[in-house]
Amino acid sequence: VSVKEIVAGARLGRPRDVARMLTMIENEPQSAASVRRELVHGESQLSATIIGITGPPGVGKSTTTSALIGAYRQHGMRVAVLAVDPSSPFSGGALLGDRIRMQDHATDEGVYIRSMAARGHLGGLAAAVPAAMDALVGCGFDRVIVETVGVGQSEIDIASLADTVLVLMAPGMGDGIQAAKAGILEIGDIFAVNKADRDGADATVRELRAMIQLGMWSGWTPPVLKVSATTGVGIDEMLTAIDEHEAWLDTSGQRQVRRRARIRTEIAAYIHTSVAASLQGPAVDQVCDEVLAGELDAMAAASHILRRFLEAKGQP
Ligand SMILES: Nc1nc2c(ncn2[C@@H]2O[C@H](COP(=O)(O)OP(=O)(O)OP(=O)(O)O)[C@@H](O)[C@H]2O)c(=O)[nH]1
Ligand SMILES: [Mg+2]
Repeated sequence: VSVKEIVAGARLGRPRDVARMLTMIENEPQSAASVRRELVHGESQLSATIIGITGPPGVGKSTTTSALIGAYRQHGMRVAVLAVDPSSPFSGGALLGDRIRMQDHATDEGVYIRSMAARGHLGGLAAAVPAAMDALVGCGFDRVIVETVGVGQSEIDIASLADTVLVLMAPGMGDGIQAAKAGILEIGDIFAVNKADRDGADATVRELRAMIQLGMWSGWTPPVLKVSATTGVGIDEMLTAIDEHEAWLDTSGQRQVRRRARIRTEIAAYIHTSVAASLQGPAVDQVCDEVLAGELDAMAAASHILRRFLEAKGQP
């Protein structure tokens, strides 16, 4: 089957072709490039909203994702979900739980759900996720939701590739402070205190608002919402906040900034993995010894190794 046929099938929303398209993207940069070419040169360029959802374990990310899927489906939109686990080489465990929580939508042909885990392909998830995001937008999904597991640095990096980043908190977890430490506050475009059906939600909202006031925001001040993903309370307000942020992205020019950042992340991941692969071997050991002996500084050693890397690639 040709890339053209796969992309054409993905455009029609055929799950098997969407899956094939994403597998091509995951497997190698060349395939990712031909998918992108096919999408760009095919029909009109479509633009969708990419929503990143992050937050501490168990805060309700998957339940919120499921609620958003339901709401967008009511508006007749097609939705794709990427559930990303950067810390695990297997798409089992937590992601399996996610799938169960999203099961309501499993038979809906307007919904496509895919798990992505670190599997050691060239560039890894850092390259595959932004490419997959753009491909899902390109083949006509109206909303692409990216849920990460947990809030480690790689999860934050992945969530921040989205157009609109939703940070979830829950009452009484002392989340605000933790979040500030984890660097999660800086990436949030919208904050939501989930499980608002429980006590203490108002206090968490106040705490978050206070922290946001201390932050440096230019042009967009993140709203803090109160939601309950299981009952659906606050989900309409979440949709409105997402739409408002999307409108701001377009008027402020930030949409293009974020698109560029996605590509930059993808490129950086390839640079990192290809150069890192050349950081092995006796020649490199020798350079390290020279740095140890004070004959070479580390910066000069880096230039030296990079030069050799490019020469080996035939691009002096
Ligand atoms: N009371 C209450 N419980 C909720 C709410 N939203 C989610 N939960 C429950 O919280 C638990 C965890 O929900 P998930 O949606 O799996 O949370 P998650 O953030 O995706 O979890 P991980 O992916 O494992 O980090 C489940 O038992 C949900 O039913 C809510 O609004 N109120
Ligand atoms: Mg989850």
